[in-house]
Amino acid sequence: MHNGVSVTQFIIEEQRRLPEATGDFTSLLNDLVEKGAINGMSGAAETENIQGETQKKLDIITNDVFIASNEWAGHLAAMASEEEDDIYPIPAQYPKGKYLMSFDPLDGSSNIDVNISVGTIFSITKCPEGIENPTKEDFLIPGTEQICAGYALYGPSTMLVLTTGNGVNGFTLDRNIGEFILTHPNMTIPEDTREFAINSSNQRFWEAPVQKYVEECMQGAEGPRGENFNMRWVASMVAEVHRILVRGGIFMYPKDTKDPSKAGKLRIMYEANPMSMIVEQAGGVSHTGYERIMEIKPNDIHQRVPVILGSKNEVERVVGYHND
Ligand code: AHM
Ligand code: MG
Repeated sequence: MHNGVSVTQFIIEEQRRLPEATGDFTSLLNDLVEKGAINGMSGAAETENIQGETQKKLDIITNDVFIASNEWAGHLAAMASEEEDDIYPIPAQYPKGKYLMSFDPLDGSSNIDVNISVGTIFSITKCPEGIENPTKEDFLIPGTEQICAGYALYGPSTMLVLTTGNGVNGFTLDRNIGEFILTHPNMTIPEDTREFAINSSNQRFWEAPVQKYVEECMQGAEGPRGENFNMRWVASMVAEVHRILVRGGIFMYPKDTKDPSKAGKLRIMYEANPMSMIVEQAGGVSHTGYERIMEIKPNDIHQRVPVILGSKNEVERVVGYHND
């Protein structure tokens, strides 16, 4: 016996309206962590994904584990993954469910080889009524339609952070019993922060509002803000969002001119939307600078979007600079 509420118990007790949250995800994460740690798989695989990025072996493994753990249970009609060019329909031998899941099996994968935190991000929406064989179009609805979003963070401890639209709760894996235990109930993001996260090597490509905001932070106590700021960049969005949930902060992967064919780096369906739902449910703001991310109607499952999220007052300040 253990003390504390397990994620399975929490989901059963508080979220009976979400039949897909059965604990499959718990076993999925355990599989994932064990496979990663035991086999020590890393390094670049020889294939590329649709976006021309080199896939790491562990990305592919995680993708396969995630699909295998979630396809048979009868809750999903189809999945969309960062590592799959097209949507993945539930194979004919399994019952089809009412939900669609988009996921990034291993986000921050440039960090695998250097043993820095990575994570898994997922977003669940409803399959339109009466549709047995969903198409890509059925996935392309605004983030406001999400019914559940979450991430797993593989850090010094393994955590699962979830929202079903009723606040945000964090669970920590207790390896002795193999269960996620509620350790961070009702997570909220402080409205103010003096910590920002951005990849400054892209500075010359940023637009004027982001240039202005970062410049003011850098000037610290001597500048217009009159206070010193701290900076972080993990290059793992899951770790950055988790830090912001725990102690506040602002994270930006903004619109830039680096590659005019791409609106930003992060993908809306399985990175920006689920993180936006979590951030907003925790009292933060998630925006492109021009619009609320969750109100965008995506036109592709791999569409990219600028992301500015975190502590309310700082994100609103950056959005204000865009409006000026
Ligand atoms: P990935 O899905 O290929 O891992 O890319 C997403 C990651 C985010 O986790 C992180 O915020 C960003 O890419 C880091 O980008 P950069 O390498 O430009 O700093
Ligand atoms: Mg990713």
